[in-house]
Amino acid sequence: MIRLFEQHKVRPQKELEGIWRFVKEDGKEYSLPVPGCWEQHPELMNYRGTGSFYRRVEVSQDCNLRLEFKGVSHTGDVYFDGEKIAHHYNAFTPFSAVVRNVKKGSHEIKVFVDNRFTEESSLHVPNDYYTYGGLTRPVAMEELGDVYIKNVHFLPTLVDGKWQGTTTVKVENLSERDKNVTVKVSLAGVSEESQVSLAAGATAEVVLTQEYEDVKEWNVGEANLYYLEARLLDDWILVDDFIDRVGFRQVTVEGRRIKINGKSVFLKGFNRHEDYGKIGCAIPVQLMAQDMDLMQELGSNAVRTCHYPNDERFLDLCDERGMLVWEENHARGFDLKKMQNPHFDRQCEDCINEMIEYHYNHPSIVIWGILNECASETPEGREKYKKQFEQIKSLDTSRPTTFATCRHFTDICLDLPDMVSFNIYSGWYQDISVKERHEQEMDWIESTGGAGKPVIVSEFGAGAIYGNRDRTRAKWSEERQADIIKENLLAYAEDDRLSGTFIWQFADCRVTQEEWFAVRPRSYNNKGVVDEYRRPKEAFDVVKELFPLLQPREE
Ligand code: ADA
Repeated sequence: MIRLFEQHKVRPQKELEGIWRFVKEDGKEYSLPVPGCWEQHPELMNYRGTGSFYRRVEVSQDCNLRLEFKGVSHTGDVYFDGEKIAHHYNAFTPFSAVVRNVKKGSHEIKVFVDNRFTEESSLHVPNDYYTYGGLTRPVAMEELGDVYIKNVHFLPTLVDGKWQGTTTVKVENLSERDKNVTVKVSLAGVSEESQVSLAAGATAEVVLTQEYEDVKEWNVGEANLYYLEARLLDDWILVDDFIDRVGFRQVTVEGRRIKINGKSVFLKGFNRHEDYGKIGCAIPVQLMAQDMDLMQELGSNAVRTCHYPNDERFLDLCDERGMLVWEENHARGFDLKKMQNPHFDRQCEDCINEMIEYHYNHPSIVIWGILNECASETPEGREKYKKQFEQIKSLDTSRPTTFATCRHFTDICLDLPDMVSFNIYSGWYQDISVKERHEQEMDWIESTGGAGKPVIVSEFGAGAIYGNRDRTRAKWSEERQADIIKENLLAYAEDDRLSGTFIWQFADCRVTQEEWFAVRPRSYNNKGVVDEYRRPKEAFDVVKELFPLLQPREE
């Protein structure tokens, strides 16, 4: 399953799922499932290295062939019949390649994959989550004609109480002949079309704006979705299409309030890593749905994709369930030295471009985040935060921005985002009163460029080893984790200045042993309210009981 709905009725598309041949760098061969992590194989559970995936594909007609990889972890080089057609860094964003003039018949796809921690990898580094290896998200193969639809972006806006929508359709001419094409867009019973001339090899954008009467809004818990169908005609012959699902919702920041369609909302939920027991980050839709069911059972209305763009099928699920998403680029805990890796700026820029290019239409995404706990206390770091926020706004002005800081009392970037977010572990890393420490943080924020903005407690929590029950309520017991989460939730429930909070974290996740083993029992981050197999800890019921206290604040 590439997405939770069919994206094409005209364009032939198939998912290249199943068993691929994998040849490890030492030549040993394996049969590995795709999507999947090679770590799920008993001989590769700790494998950090390189290897090549192979499979043969049958192309049904002479065509231009498009391959889309939703996630290759963490670096991939793609070859088609032995010719290199793509290189991509970063496990968490999609990429595609088009091979022109492919003949009908059998062809070979090879993907060389590397999950090592090298100087060339500035974002995938030993960290408090695990960098797996493999073709970890779906792979799609599509047969194109001379012209096709590269992408469609839909921007809903509420103007004087009426919904407008601006649809931008990007089309490309792969042929060596000039073309006159027609773009047709239909959505919510409204259709329109536009003609465009496409020189040989050129790309063009068609922008169509329409009013939409009688549409149902998308909001928390009322996830009304509509299919947007774009069709492309070449000399009046229907040659391609692109279907996406969109929602009529608008996100605004008004003073300290975050509003969806003009209604104040309090974001409450979890930080969720893409990690599940021994299958690693290649979580199938069935288990994504289970995570969603559990988070909603607890009363969540939001989820933070810590610390990277997520699998589109999970975002589709958030769209369907009315779950608000803070999606962020790929970064966790980089000091200035790490931010000054020569590849860092470009790798962040690529990640942001791909995150917004592919995820723009998801109504559930209401916040773009960047650079979790990086060097926002330094002038050099500030330049990088500033540049990345400018890049986001150049791609999408419809969503507010933020970043989760831990540079308490020293951060010099809180003027840059639309909202202020901070990570704090009162009661866990610091045995102090949650409420007192919270007041200190909120008072400090009011003395910075973040004054008056919406504030989100983006991380709080405590560790507990599943099954570790201890009447002394010592740290790492389920009892202590429940106590700490309870004290935090009660403190945030009574602070009307807050607009949201995310518990760290939903489920336990694997971490890299380098640097982390001493503070991560089992080489896991054990702060989940469920363990890595989603077995609930005592804190689960505390959250279920207290989340209802967190309600939207008065305007
Ligand atoms: C930080 C970080 C998280 C996680 C957490 C923890 O806030 O953002 O990724 O490492 O600390 O568990 O300590």
